[in-house]
Amino acid sequence: MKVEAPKTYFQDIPDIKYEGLESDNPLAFRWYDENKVVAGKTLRDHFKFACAYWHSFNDTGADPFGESTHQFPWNEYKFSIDRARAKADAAFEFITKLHLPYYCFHDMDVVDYTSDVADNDKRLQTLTSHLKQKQQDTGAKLLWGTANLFSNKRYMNGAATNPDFLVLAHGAAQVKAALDATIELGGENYVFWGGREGYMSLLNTNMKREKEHLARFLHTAKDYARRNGFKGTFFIEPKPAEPSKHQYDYDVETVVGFLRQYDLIGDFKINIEVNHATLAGHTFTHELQAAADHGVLGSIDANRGDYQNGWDTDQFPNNINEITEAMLIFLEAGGLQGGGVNFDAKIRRNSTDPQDLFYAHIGAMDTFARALIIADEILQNSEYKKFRQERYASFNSGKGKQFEEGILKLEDLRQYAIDNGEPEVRSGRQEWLENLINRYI
Ligand code: XUL
Ligand code: CO
Repeated sequence: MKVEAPKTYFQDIPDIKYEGLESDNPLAFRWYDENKVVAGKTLRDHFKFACAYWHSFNDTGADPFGESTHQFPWNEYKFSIDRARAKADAAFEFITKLHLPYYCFHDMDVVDYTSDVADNDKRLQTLTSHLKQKQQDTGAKLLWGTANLFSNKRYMNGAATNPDFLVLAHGAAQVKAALDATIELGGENYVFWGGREGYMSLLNTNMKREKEHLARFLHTAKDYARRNGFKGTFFIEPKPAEPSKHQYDYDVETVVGFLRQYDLIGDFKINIEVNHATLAGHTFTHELQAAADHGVLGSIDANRGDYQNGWDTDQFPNNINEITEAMLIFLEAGGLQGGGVNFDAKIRRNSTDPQDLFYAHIGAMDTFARALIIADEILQNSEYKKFRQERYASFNSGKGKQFEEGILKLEDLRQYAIDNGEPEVRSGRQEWLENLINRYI
């Protein structure tokens, strides 16, 4: 029997507006005024905020110890296409009420997949038409699409890096359909997160051959997309471990080395996820700066980890200090290249009210907005930039400059040391800088 799901899913939630600092309304923005101009751009354009279909509309709250806690009314529909359409309706109701300009999805988030390639292609095409209509009705856009090449059991040893060529071909079939959908929907970017591209044990793994396969796979996908009119950017999303023990896209520097080695730089940039950075033993800011320095700061998957846990908890961001430091790099880098800020974050298993998804996004958007406003003030009005520049002043002229220009030999450096005696002790003033950030907060 077909059960009717409701026509609206968040009927008790009002349109979420900017109300400013005087507001006590938990269903309003206090900092995120989408039209506010900071450093020459509106907050809407700086961030290009997106919600993640998989966490917000698929994650039922089930964990290894227990069943679902999130009751999704669209799951009342018996047939997968009906269910998928109703889920899209709910997603766009959410996106519109929250004034999110963008969303992101994996192929299998929008509609259930089977093991039949042609049937899956048809299912995704059907939903693509529905999503296209929704985009036209609401004005929301696709920040990026991607294919889930990690959940199906065939991918247990990877997709592009699987030792079995037939598995690789199935991954390619999925990527082709996901690219077609992304192009059809005017998606601005396409993401490759490594999923299970890595290994559990070297005893059964030819690492060199697997990485070569990954590079060939990415070239093949990129060539297909370009032939079919995709003008956007491809992103690799680094992650050091989980689900594989060793993942090939460990962190930004590893990925940049890989992209350079296999001639993929240019078409490919990086999508940095906060909790992936911390799993790699880095800070979010380290990864942002590394990407900015290589000219590949493409997009952000915003979330946060848990200080006491060593896995990907995907919590919503709320730490003003951390995001302020991140926004300093974001602004100095001139923003993101093609991408936006996608909330790859999930509400907790015991957050079970429809409002909880709104609170989570509102808090996170306000955190980013507040942090960007503070970071801009720090850059405009404080000594932060000047202090950092002055630390390197000895390279601005004379022998220091000649060293940077590659003119000096090792003997010249030795002579300079002798001529100038022992260097002065100069403070790095870390605590002074930390206090400076807090003063502006
Ligand atoms: C997994 C993760 C993915 C990617 C898209 O940790 O972050 O959701 O963002 O495949
Ligand atoms: Co992610």
